[in-house]
Amino acid sequence: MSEIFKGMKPSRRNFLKGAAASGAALVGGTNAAKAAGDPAILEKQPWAQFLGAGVDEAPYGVPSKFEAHVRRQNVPWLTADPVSSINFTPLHELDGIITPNGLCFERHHAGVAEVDPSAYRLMINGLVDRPLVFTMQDLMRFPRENHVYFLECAANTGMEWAGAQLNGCQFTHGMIHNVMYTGIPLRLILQEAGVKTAGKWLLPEGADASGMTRSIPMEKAMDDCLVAFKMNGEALRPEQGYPVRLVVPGWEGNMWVKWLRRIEVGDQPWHHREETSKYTDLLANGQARRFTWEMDAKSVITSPSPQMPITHGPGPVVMTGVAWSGRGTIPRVDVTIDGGMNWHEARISGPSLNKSMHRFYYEFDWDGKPLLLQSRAHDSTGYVQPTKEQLRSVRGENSIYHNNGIQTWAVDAEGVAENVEIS
Ligand SMILES: Nc1nc2c(c(=O)[nH]1)N[C@H]1C(S)=C(S)[C@@H](COP(=O)(O)O)O[C@H]1N2
Ligand SMILES: [Mo]
Repeated sequence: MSEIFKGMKPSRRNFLKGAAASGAALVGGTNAAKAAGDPAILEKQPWAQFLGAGVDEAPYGVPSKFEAHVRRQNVPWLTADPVSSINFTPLHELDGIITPNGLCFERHHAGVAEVDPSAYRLMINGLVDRPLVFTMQDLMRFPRENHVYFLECAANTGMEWAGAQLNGCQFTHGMIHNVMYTGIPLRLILQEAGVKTAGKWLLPEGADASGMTRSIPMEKAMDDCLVAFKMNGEALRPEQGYPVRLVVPGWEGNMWVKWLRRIEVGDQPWHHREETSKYTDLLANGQARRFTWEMDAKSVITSPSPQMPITHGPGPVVMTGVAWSGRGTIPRVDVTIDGGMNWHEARISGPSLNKSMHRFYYEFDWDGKPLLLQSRAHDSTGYVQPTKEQLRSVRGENSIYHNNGIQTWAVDAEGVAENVEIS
């Protein structure tokens, strides 16, 4: 810091030094007392000495350059080829419940399709009275709704089945984003085509080179699926399926087909690649779980965490994290700082919405001794997030998908946090 302030005149130093010192008494444990003589408060800063950028210099705004470290990141050994890979949401840097559009993790099977909305078509075929093809303009004439939903890839936390591995909640839990979608209830589009009585399943298909498909039961489609074209108020990002993606609330991310081009209605599931060879869980007895659509309740502490160490020493710590459930809301999150000897109810702040992320906080006074931090989500069905041990005792150790076990961060006396497991 000091270089920037070199050569600036310490004009009102003595007066302000006194003011800062008396303020210190009010805020007790914080380091406000250290502010006495601080040039950052005493001296005129560069940004107050010159005019700033005018309007129109950034017709589409971007974050401050001081936030350049807040970014999606991949894990090199998981990225054999970027067109069929994943990166991760920087959960540790975020607050509240909404994921900013530019920070939503990406999962592509064949890269980001660049779809021209004027050539965009959505086709409905199969067991319908009237096979239909919609343009963007056609879709804009359907009634629309707004909903905030999380999308979690079923493989989120999948690298942690055998033990603690990746050091940061971005990498262990960052295959999730939480966005407000604007879209058309899928039910309305299906009603327009007229589903035949035998039509019990849907096969949404992507327009990208992977042509990704998944089987979705009719009840879900008629219940809460959306054909979405906006995220957080603006057009979907290309990475998230511009111009149209399917939203399948609470269900595994793989079903949320991006660049949605076709929906076929059929009388039974198709058992395509993404629901047989992938997105099934091999159990210890050699059988695989079929159609594990719903995402179980889960939570993670985002700070302190390996990428967010405690840097200010003993004293007040704001612990925070996120919790979500594919089956409803999160009425309660418990947290512990001593590896589960004592649990405390965390404070949930912000909207508590169905199938959306929830934000929780737990403020405590750190004595400077090592900590074992955990959080445990309860959802509105009464389900409680299991320990990793409980999960492995039921599911074995062959799984990749649907790992919603309780995460532990060990914090040492220096405040450095690490991914660990305790038994
Ligand atoms: N067309 C298409 N849709 C797709 C995919 C894809 O590769 N192509 N990936 C799926 C997977 S596995 C996930 S987890 C989510 C990821 O959505 P996101 O990139 O918005 O995070 O999209 C799903 N929809
Ligand atoms: Mo996924």
